[in-house]
Amino acid sequence: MRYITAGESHGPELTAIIEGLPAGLPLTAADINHELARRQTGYGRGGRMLIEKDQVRITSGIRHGKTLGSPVTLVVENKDWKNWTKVMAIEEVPEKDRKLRRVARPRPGHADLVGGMKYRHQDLRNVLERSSARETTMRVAIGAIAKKILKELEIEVAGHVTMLGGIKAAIPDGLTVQEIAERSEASEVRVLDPSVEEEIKQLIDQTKRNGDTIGGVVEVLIGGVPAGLGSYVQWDKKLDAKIAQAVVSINAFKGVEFGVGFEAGVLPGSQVMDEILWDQQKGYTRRSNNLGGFEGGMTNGEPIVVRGVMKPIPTLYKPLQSVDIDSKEPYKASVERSDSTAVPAASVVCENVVATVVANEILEKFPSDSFEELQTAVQEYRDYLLHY
Ligand code: EPS
Repeated sequence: MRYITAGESHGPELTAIIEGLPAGLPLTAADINHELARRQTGYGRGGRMLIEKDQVRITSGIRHGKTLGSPVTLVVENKDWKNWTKVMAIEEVPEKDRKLRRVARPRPGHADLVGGMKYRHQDLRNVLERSSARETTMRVAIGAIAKKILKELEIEVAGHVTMLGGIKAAIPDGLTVQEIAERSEASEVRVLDPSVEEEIKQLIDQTKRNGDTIGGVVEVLIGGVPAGLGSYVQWDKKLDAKIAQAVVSINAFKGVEFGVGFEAGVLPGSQVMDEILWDQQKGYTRRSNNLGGFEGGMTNGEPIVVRGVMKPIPTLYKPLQSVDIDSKEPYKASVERSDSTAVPAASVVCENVVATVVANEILEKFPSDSFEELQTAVQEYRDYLLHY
């Protein structure tokens, strides 16, 4: 499966083309809209989310509710476009309209300045329109299809926030992936620990009043994954490495860790390695899951546990020092509409991005021209693993 996304934040629409999906996968616009709506929730979003109500239009690759095996095209309209028709016009505009909402004071931490330098743009809007996290809409739309494949193969996905603006949310012991998904869904900030919910919301309110922004850490779990996805034989075949790239590719994400993560550099080996067990019903399992479901770049059959850290959004209502690219004079950076935090939404994005990588790996490992063929092959492989 390969895919590409396109679209500017305030352009007419966002688009994705996905090629390599198996034929015969049941898929409706409702499956995708469900994920798109989840991405739009979360305490701390700004005014834009009141304008958009993301709904997908499928324009190829599906007939009578099932994929055809041909490329699937997804389109999501930007409702805000009608307010930007002159600024974002595709065709030439009169001289007087050319500088409408021009951006000349780059925001520190955003792509504005370097993007302008690289592509020789004199209006930094040409950079910010595409570097905007609006793009994550299409990654979630693609992820919704990936999640559908995983669900049909009895692989579960959950995402939640483990820390927001320095406030840690505890993770109760013994929850299944499904229970984590349900608890996170019930929280406005997607935490599993209701005792910190109010404190986090107050911090978001205070941050907004200060004209500032906050980041955090999100965790994604994927349960029911068979052992042996990915490979140790070559650097670019390691599945944890592919997931790491995908997570850090989410706008504003700066780091990634699996299982105990960076703690692995602190603890002795005896407290990091997951001891191997065997029983007739389950085959091989591990006593713990400190390595987050990976050994040698391959899934080991335990749930995948991956965390990503999101920096605070760089667009501040109380802007930071910058330089005007025309005069080179020091100025405060441009102020665009912003969110105080998008960490809860980013947890949904992260779920979908990780699901996409895992679904893709499954499509590569097993015969997948048709979904029926894929299901049979995965079942046979699971039976084989049980008897290994
Ligand atoms: C974003 C800035 C804001 C966010 C946007 C990402 O948009 P606007 O400039 O239109 O107010 O709301 O996020 C989305 C539109 C979205 O769908 O998530 C940015 O600069 O990255």
